[in-house]
Amino acid sequence: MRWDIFCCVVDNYGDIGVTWRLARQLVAEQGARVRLWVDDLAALTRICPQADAGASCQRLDDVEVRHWAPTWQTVEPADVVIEAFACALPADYVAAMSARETPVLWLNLEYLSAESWVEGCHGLPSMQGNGQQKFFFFPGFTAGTGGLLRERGLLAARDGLQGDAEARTGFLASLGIAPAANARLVSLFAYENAALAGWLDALAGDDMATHLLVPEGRILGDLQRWAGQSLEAGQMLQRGALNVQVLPFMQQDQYDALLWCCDLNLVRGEDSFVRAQWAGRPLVWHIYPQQDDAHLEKLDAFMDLYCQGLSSQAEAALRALWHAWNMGEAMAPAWAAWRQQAEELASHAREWARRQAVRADLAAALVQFYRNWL
Ligand code: TRH
Repeated sequence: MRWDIFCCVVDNYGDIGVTWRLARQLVAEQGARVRLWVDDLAALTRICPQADAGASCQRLDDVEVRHWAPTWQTVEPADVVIEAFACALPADYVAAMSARETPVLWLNLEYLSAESWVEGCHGLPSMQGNGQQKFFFFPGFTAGTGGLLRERGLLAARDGLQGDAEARTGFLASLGIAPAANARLVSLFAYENAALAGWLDALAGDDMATHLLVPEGRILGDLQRWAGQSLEAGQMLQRGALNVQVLPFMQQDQYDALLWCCDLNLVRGEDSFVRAQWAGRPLVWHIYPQQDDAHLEKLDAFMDLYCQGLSSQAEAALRALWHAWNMGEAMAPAWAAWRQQAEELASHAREWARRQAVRADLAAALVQFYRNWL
């Protein structure tokens, strides 16, 4: 089974984050041979430092990573072709797909959404100009969707680290993190956010200590404005009950493990959002902002699913905090209410991950889709 995955890095790390994860998993668990075509290898080096941004072809974790250069060199298409997030395939490649003797399965891997229409569109074909069919493959949270990326040993590895205090301390120390024993450990990965200052003030005035970990990224400007000073990776800052530590951007697997160690994770986009769910810990999602606030509907659609089974107080607290965070509003009242419900939200997060893990993961679902199509 040969696969070609095409990734065009639009901005940020979600496009490469998802496709790199998928490519590795198809190789490791499904016995697939995968070429991952990436137009911007610099983005890959951020989440996978052993990658070479200048290499036209390299092998990483048994994935053949190819630079998708502006000038396309003809290659034999694979059995399954994934264009991630509707990136346009090279015209020559599409021509070679239709010329291939054995038909090629052409898939567009869509963005993740919890909206109900996704179930109706998942797996649908669309006829292309050249007479080929392209299928739309939607990740998702419900049975009628393509599921979520989840490696086979993921939850066992998570449980291993979460259940082993010494290993956790060692892992955190390897990143230069040494939280006080009584501190709540929180990670923060977000876009620019006007709500940050209010939340940090609330944490500084909290009666419980917080150790806040901030990997370098787009939120750093707001953090620095609040702190009134510049902050670089490795630096720490203390205000009242709040310790802030800026971290270098880390490799993807390390970031996963960091999420497992935290009591609360603030995440964004698509991939970190899913990984925070697998961490089985409470999360706050900063959704990728879209024009005309289209993202707010997506945010609500997810909360509608996620909140099922919560008490009305815990649900209200979660919704208020997520709304305040995504709308740049005052965080202090929402944070105070959320804190009251923290225990229930923690057990709910674990249960949510358990329930999601019952379903086939996205890589397995893709392989099944291919088998059904054959
Ligand atoms: O970077 P993002 O904002 O990506 C977004 C989303 O995918 C969004 O849907 C899309 O429309 C937009 O890009 C163009 O957030 P996301 O999806 O969480 O991706 C971040 C990746 O970076 C994820 O794979 C985790 C990884 N990461 C690390 O490897 N190390 C780190 O230190 C951190 C903080 C993240």
